[in-house]
Amino acid sequence: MKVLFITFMLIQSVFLQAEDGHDLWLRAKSTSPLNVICLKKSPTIGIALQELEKGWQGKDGAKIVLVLKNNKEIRNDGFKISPDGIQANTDLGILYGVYELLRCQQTGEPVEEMICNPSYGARVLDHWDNPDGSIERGYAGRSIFWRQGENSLAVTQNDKTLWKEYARANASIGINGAVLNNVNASPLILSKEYMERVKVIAEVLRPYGIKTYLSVKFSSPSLIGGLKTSDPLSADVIKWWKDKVQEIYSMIPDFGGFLVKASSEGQPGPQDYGRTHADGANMLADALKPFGGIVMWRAFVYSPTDLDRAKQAYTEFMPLDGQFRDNVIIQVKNGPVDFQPREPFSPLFGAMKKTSVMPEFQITQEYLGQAIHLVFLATMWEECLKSETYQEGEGSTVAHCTDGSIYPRKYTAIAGVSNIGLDINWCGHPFAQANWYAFGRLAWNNSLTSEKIADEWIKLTFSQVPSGQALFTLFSTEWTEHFLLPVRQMMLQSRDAAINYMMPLGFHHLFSANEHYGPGPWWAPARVRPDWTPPYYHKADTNGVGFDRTYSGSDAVSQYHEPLGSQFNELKTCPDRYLLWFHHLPWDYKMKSGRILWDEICYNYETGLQQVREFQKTWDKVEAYVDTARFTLVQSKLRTQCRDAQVWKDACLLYFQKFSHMPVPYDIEQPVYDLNYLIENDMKRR
Ligand code: GCW
Repeated sequence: MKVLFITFMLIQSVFLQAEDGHDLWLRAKSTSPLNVICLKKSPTIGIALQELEKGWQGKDGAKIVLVLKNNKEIRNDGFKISPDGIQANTDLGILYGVYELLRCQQTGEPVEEMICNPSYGARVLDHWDNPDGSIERGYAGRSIFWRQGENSLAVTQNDKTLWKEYARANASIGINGAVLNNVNASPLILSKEYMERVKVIAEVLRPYGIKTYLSVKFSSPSLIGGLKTSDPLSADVIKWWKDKVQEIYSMIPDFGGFLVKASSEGQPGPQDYGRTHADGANMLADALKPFGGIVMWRAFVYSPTDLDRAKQAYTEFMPLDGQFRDNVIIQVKNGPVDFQPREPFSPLFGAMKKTSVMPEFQITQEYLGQAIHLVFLATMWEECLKSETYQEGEGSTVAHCTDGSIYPRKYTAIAGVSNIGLDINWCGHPFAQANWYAFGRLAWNNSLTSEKIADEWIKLTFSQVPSGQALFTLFSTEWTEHFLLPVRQMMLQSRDAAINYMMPLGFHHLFSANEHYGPGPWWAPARVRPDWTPPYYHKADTNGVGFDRTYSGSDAVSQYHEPLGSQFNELKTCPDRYLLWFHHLPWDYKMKSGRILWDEICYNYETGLQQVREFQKTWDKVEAYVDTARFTLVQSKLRTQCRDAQVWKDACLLYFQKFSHMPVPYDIEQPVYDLNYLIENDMKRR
């Protein structure tokens, strides 16, 4: 049955008010009273009632019933939504149902009677926040949880207000967990002083259903516990962790568990003691088990060996399948290398059949223009989630291999590396908020489309508070045609554009230095290990370009289930988007388009640049529909993005041209920069 809540917005006209973006997608204000009936009382239900009051856009005086009832079709914190109200098994389910109802009203969508269950049990934000308040790969100011200096651990009212706003934003999109500190973890986090603060944060997050997790350093027992070793099989070490876990639960009874980066990029781990990842993860899992806690153990491991970096996680983890406790979840980045603009999915998805595996996405745009470029990441995550692994035949997508539908698991989870900081608008770029939003929505429902998510986000973020003089009517045909559709189109194309001007056709890791912002295909100082430099990945020489990962190359293709392995291996069937990821090809290789590879590379870079120019035009045209503050901020960021796209195109084409010795096709714009200028300038910046 479909019931339409006629929204007041449909008939109201608007007046543009300057906005700083702090309210995110939660800007709607109710103008009409309603009558809510709910027999249960709890802090979470209290929030649900407040939200209804604050955001209600339905009929004046409507009656809404919130019911807690055991319904077998509803799982975990899912809910059933219907015209007269919401039914759930838990208080949190009620709150999620309320947010869904309000979202429908505020986006002008009909409320359909349906049951909504979450795709993953744990939907977690990972904060790479350090105890001194800095954020690894953070581009939106300093940490909201930690700060430097005297009294840095004292909790202020401002802290609490911000944490509450943070919790509310997360709950509104279904996120139910937060790892409060960097995976490159300081052992300090487990000290008494820090734990006191963690306890307060957990208390603020709790009513919103957000569980608190911590990243832990594997060598904590020796670093802060005074033990001689951190060997996971040592009785003292086992006891130390057990005691520590007990202490944590005495302070935070619903503590979620640990996130661990071990034996990776210089972090200590079980291998330092001749033990395996399973030994390390299981030891922590055993300590957490009595309290219902989990271990999210990262598979992001690689070392400077001769083995292709893209193969290392699989090589190390596959032999351990079946050895992990059921409360260990292996956290796997979407691709086999490292959050590049485009990678094929990690072959570990679906392959570890006896182990819980969770996807890790990066919301913060480390490799995608940081808080400067407009890049909507839902399309990247959708591409990964919908990738066929073929592990159990057709339909065994990454989504279904991880959400418990193909391999039933006690715990399922998904994580996103957060992009928020103290910036007034949380994310630096107004459109980066869409990535936070998209992560939550996909974690809740991994079959949502990017288009639907973009649609919702635009309506929630750029609809204006009705008041004053009429400028235009929200959700009218005019608003839809002149604002919603072009902006949505821009968002949906934005990641492709970034791939085109940065790393088309399977190129990856062409960044200069460790900053991961600008181009540096030439960047390879002798002091830096080869697998941290672009030439390791592009392998350009006069014969050609690309990383040979075929059967006769590094053989990474064999890590994919058939028919995928041979599809990637064969030039005929390897998709263009992964071509140079899997193949080293001559510059005059004939592409499916009929062009030679070199020309195709040039056209791709050119296309990317032109796409950003189009984004500028699109945005300029919507000025009448956006408040000045957000309009000008986005406009100026697009300008920088456009200049950067030019730099990317010129740097890559001029550099690769030294090997191809071919002209940039004459019908496209010739580079405007000089390669030496770009190299020198780039060097000067660091
Ligand atoms: O993407 C890389 C980053 C590191 C990060 C690491 C990881 C937290 O460059 O800054 O460290 O991955 O995911 O562990």
